[in-house]
Amino acid sequence: MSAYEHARTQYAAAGVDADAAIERLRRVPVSLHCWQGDDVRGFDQKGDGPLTGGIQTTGNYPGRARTPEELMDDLDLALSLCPGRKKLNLHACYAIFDARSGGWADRDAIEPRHFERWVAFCRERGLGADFNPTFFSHPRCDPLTLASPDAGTRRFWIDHGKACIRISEYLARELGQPCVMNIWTGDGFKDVPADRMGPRLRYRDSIDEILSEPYDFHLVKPCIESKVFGIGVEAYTVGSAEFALGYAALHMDKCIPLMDNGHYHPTEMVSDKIPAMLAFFPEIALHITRPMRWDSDHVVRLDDETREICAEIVRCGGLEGRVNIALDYFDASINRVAAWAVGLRNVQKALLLALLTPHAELKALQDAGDFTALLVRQEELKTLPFGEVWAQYCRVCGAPQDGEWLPEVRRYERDVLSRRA
Ligand code: RNT
Ligand code: ZN
Repeated sequence: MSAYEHARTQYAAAGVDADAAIERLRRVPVSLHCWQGDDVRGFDQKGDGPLTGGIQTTGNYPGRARTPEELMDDLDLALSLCPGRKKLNLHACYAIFDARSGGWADRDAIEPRHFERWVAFCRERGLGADFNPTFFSHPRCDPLTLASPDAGTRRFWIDHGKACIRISEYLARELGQPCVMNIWTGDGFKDVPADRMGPRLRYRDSIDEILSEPYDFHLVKPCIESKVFGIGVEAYTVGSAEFALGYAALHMDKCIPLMDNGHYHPTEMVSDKIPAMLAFFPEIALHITRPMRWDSDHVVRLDDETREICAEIVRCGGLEGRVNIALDYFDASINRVAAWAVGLRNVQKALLLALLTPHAELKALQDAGDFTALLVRQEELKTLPFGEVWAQYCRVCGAPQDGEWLPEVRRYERDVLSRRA
């Protein structure tokens, strides 16, 4: 008996079909964020403008992608190192301005043609694409965007949002898969504001205007992402949790809520919020990240909360099109390709662990009030031979095993990344 067959027998004894878990996971799309490859810089601003919006990358590990070609090369390696179905998550600032796409355009004037090369990239690799308007790192942040008191500033950013809806629909149509388009702004204040409501009303009205752009909700799925605070906007965030939830709840026919697990108070758990949201929303979206004391966007580990988030996705029926899974972390202090790969592999591991759990049996114990047996079963499941099932999943997907892929990254680092000045 092979090691996998032995593991499969043990899972069967625990009431789980390991082959079925593997087959199920192969079809689950996880959206890989392009911005891990270049420290969230993008290509649309001349020179090295600062990263704004209250987010930060720290570290200066050599090898950051500086051009679309370099980013695509790095993405190719990262994608090849990970099992499972992927989408590519793009930000508007990754527009490609070349002779073919007609040169530079500002954010309020970007068009589908600036993403033609991304479409070709995705099509050749069988990837769907997701999209994000970029409401930060730009001279028109005053520093507010959609919530600015200045009508001209708001107009610019509303037009950006509308342009992004058109681009998202283009991506969805070209690639034959829905495009999740996430609206997040860093709008907020460093110190105690005198008016908390005005910016929120303006933000609300600005989103209304963006979503008045016609789109097919089956193809374009606009999201509203909330946040508790950012660097430099510690006192107040316009797009707070209640704001985003309220907006999404009142516009269920037009958008969906997005939860980033770095965007809450430290004892709040997104895993717990998933079933609460799915009690009301047909569909939600997630940014999976790892907050360390703040929204630090550390690379995702196979930690308890990542596992619990994936357990909730699986047992709430989230894999049946109800939960859109995306990654959102950025670390410039380690090899960026390795960061992509280890984080995505960890999310895949957490999903596989969730699929290898006898949820119906555990739920029955809970409903019967047998919390003793529930605790014992939950703990004993942790030592089943998961590694063998993971290895089989990687084999079936044609992806490298644990232990095999880091040497590939090292080779690439030596031959390619270390030569980038
Ligand atoms: C910021 C949000 C947002 C960004 C990306 C780059 O705190 O999480 O999702 O990380 O848009
Ligand atoms: Zn996020």
